[in-house]
Amino acid sequence: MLRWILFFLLTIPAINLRAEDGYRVWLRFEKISDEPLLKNYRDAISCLQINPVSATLKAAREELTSALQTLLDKKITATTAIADKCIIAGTPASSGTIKQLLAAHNYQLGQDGYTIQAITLNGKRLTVIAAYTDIGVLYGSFAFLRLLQTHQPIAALSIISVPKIQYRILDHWDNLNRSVERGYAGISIWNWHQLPDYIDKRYIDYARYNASIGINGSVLTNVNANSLVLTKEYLIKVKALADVFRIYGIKVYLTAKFSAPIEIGGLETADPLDTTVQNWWKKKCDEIYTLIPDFGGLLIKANSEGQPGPQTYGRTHAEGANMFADALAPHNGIVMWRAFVYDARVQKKEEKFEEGKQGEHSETIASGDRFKKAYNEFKSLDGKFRGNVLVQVKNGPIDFQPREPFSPLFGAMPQTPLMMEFQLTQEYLGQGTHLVYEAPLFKEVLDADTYAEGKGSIVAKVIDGSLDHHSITGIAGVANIGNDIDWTGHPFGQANWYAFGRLAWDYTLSSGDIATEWIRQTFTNNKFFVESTKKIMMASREAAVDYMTPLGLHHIMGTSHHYGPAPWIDNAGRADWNPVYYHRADADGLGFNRTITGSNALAQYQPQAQQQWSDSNTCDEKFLLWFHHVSWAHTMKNGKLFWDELCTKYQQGVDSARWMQQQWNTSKPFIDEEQFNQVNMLLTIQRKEAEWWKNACLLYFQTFSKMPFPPNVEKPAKTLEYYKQLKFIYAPGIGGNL
Ligand code: GCV
Repeated sequence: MLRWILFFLLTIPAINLRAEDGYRVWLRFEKISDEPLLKNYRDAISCLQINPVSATLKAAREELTSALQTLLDKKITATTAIADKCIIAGTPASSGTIKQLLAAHNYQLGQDGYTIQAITLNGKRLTVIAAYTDIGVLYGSFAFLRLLQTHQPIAALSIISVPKIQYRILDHWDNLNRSVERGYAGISIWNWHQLPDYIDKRYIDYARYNASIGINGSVLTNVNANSLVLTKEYLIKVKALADVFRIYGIKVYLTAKFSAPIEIGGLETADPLDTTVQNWWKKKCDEIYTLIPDFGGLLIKANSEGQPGPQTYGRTHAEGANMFADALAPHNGIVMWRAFVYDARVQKKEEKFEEGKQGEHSETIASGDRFKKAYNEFKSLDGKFRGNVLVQVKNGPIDFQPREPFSPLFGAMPQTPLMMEFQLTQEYLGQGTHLVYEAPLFKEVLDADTYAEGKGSIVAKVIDGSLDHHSITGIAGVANIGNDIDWTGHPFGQANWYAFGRLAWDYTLSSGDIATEWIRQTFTNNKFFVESTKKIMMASREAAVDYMTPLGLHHIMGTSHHYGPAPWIDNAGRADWNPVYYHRADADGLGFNRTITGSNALAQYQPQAQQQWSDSNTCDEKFLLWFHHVSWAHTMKNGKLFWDELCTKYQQGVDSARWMQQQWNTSKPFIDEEQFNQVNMLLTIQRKEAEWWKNACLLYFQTFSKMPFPPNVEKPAKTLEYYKQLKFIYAPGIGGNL
């Protein structure tokens, strides 16, 4: 009897522990399930030689040792001598063998790159993971483990991998009170109250996960900034995080509130041309670097959505950015100056960004086009920024919509390093409950041709500095991480974090290959599951576009929380916060005319780029309503009437969401039951919300088109009035920067 009780006590927790909660993300390192492959790997690997002369090499040794032991279910011995079947990892400084190997080959690995080579040396079969820097070795170690986790052959490895972009950064929109603006995965993982003395294990795992995909920077705080983080009390807490992250090659960055000299410095102005202000920032930076010698730099949102900035004092963005650049330059820090601006005048008298308040300049704004604002403010400043400033540009001209054309700033500022800003958190992509794999969105933008210097001047070449020969380069992703057990709330949110890191390292990777890698590591290598889940992921972004904003519709979601459809909203504080401003539906048709007969935003692009969009008959229909006010009876390329095509697209989106769930159902036998159910429930929400988007939008647009739904389109279940009265007072993600 006692034996049985003991058995239950021991096995029940063990069973529970085995359930996948997603905490380990893609670094699960479960035993290789394919027996012949396992044998093959076991035969090839029996020892590890890595001289842990630094904390980073020690971390690499720990990762390799513990992962290999669980993957191979075999004890891997650490050796100092070179033995047959050893993995040898290190730098020329840590290993004589690696010194010789790197001297013999002229591998161009740069600061962060690595090489993995299967070689035979003095009759011994070895796998070498080599780099010139410790962090390169850690990156190489994770890359090697990725090969094993994804069941790749390792007998003839000859890999050289170097990141294409230098600064690969996650931007957290985390507030000091732990709310996360546009966060859907719980509260902030930074526990400011407990720092600096309590180092949560999560900080270490956060760093490990990022290092495993090559992310090397973390902006800890929201761009809607709080000066308090720059006070001594908080800087000590920041230092505690920096000390953890450093080992994994991650630098910390902070957001700087432009008015900090007033708020925490006791000055009367924050004018960037005032020497007392300049000196205040210099001293502040000196103070930061005394605590954190490798501090990365500052990210600044200025004169946008209520944030103060240089324009508050009649100065330009360049003058503002350069003040920070001068304070950071002696320490090799960088400034990331955001170009997310769309006419700050309306906020001047408001304390902070609050949609829904009546702004003073709504009329002025109504006659303009928000699309054009960033270009108008920044283009003329090209060449005026210091060498350590990167101008950070959102991927599209408006705001992380399900589909946007690339921002016309890419290719328009050749003398300035432009940094890409993507949004991983799904503010406009179903937030915490929709499965939307974002790699195809990232790739679409990175591969878009700006024609800035002729055909082939793709956005990625602007970002990686190769088009205009910039030596500092960067890419940022607005993080989707919170303190939910699986970090991202939706298990598939992890794929967006993963894909961002992989593309930041190498934007030539394909979305499909990244999805395959991620699925194999996160769930299983089962062939059926991998193929089936990959299909879901690859279809998901287009599905979301179709059920939310097909054919180039944009910004038609609910005000403020940005949750759900609300194309009817016309009373927000600024005209350009209103969906009606963007879709411009009327009796004639739908869409924003940005051609020469409209706002002429198209003129901000190179002529060849303009050409693909300038004529509504030839325009790539994915972008049609971004650039044209299209008649309801317009003939589409497939011969259908525009109205019928719009309805069909919405229906296709719904059908895709339904198909995604059916497809997921076929996966049930292959993965953890809890995880299966979790995703299944989320897919139910997604399907219902897809139907809601379609019904609400089509009923609303029908009040203008006055045309019937085509036969292939399901009749909406409820009335337009029903959808209009829905309120979501406590929708997540609004933030609140106290
Ligand atoms: C951090 C959009 C979001 C805001 C965000 C802003 C920005 O407007 O809705 O929450 O603020 O972009 O990127 O600065």
